[in-house]
Amino acid sequence: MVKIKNYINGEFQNALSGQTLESINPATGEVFATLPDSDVNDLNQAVEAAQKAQPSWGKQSAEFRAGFLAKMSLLILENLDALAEAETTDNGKPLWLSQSVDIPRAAANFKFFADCISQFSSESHAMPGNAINYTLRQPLGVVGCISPWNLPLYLFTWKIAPALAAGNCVIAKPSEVTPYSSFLLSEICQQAGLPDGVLNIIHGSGKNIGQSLVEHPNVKAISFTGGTVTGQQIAALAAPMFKKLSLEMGGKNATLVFADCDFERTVSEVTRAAFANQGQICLCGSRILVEESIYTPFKNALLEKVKQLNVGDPLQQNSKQGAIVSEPHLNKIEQAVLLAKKDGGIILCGGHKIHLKERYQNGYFFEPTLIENLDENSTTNQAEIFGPVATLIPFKDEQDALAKANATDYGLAFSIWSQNISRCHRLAESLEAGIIWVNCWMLRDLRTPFGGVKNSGVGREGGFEALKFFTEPKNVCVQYGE
Ligand code: TXE
Repeated sequence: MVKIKNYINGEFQNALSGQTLESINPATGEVFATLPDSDVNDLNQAVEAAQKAQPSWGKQSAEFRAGFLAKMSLLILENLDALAEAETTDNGKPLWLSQSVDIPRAAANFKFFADCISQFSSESHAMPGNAINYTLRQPLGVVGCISPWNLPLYLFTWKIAPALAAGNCVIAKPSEVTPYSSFLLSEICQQAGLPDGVLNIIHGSGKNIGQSLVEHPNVKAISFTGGTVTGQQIAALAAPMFKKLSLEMGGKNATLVFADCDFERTVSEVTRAAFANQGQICLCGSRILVEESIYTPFKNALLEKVKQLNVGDPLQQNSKQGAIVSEPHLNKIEQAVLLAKKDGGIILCGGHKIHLKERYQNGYFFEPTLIENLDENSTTNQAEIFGPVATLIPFKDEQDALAKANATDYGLAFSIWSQNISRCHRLAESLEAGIIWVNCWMLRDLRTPFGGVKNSGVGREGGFEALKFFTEPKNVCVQYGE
């Protein structure tokens, strides 16, 4: 049994209350780890340590801080196999995916912000009257980072790295559903010699330690990724305290497939966009809109591809799909499919839980599922399912595609598949989302603004956007003559 501990002031410790939670391997349904069920007393210790460490960390040169981030990046790569195995054990995603995407990206996050901080500059505005303004961008102090279970180390480090680079000290709370890789990251902090208190990693439930972190008066900002309902709760709690908030939430992303697309490539990429990580990525294209004239051939080709997505032991190289993250989430997905059927949806493939053999017979597996014949306003096409379930919706023309794509409360990431360059630009301008991909999906340049509109988010992450979020601008106006 793995015993996960909090990392506070450079030391490993259990929750002061002694309480623990359990972490389950979703591929087997077995408990493999315990983690601290921390509360406000643990948090107070962490905040105190972070407050003590912050003045000197914040005053150090950017190069000094970047040196630690670069070291952490290297150590993540050196420990790639162990981290990937931990991620897969905790989350259920295929090991090849942890090895090729999640862990390399966690390393890239640290490396990227180590480099990015050296390019971060502030503005100056000369003005009439022999005066000049310059803007200082100073660290906020102690900040909180709260991350979800779907891309555990990837999203955890995506928040921590810019916060640290900008000179803040951090209290970070990973999802209680997938705490293992962030625990291993605390060991990497020690190996990198990160000064005590600079990064504190606290484990526990959202309702308890997560909420306490948002409420803590000495935590100046919260960067959150997770469900939209949780984001609403955090916003309501933080608003009266005027805390800075970055909220990265759900999506119900549209994939717009036009008759003039590169057919074969589009079929492959649309499959990946819908089902990568068992559909548990906020960027997944779960509403596939297809131009009527190619609806049937596209549907048939997509079905063929989706049927090839074999679900199996996440440790096996040939398993295209692994386990769903937890039993409650598996049941939520099943309920969503039952509702789709009740509303008249036709299940083209999948639709059921899968019971694998032997060690995996109690695992949480679900068939990749394609559904058609549902109105764009149905619950299935409106509510985030966050699983291997996608719907097919025909459209008549560009205007119809645009209207259907925008007919959602979410606005995170849409993709357009067409060889008509003018159409792509027109749509990119009119689609209501923070991210538009044209003839690609999840192609990421870490310098670009990342985030959503409507119920998908507030604020942007990535590049200088993240560094701006984690700093407070202060304008200094100097008059140097009459
Ligand atoms: O996320 P939660 P859940 C969506 C997806 C999923 C749904 C719920 O639709 O089915 O959200 O997932 C912490 N104060 N996404 O319940 O609860 C929590 O401990 C402070 C989309 O797992 O939002 C965890 O660390 N913190 C998403 C983090 O918030 C709280 C990824 C996210 O958990 C808290 C995951 C509170 N009151 C789910 N309550 C994406 N956009 O990538 C919980 N937390």
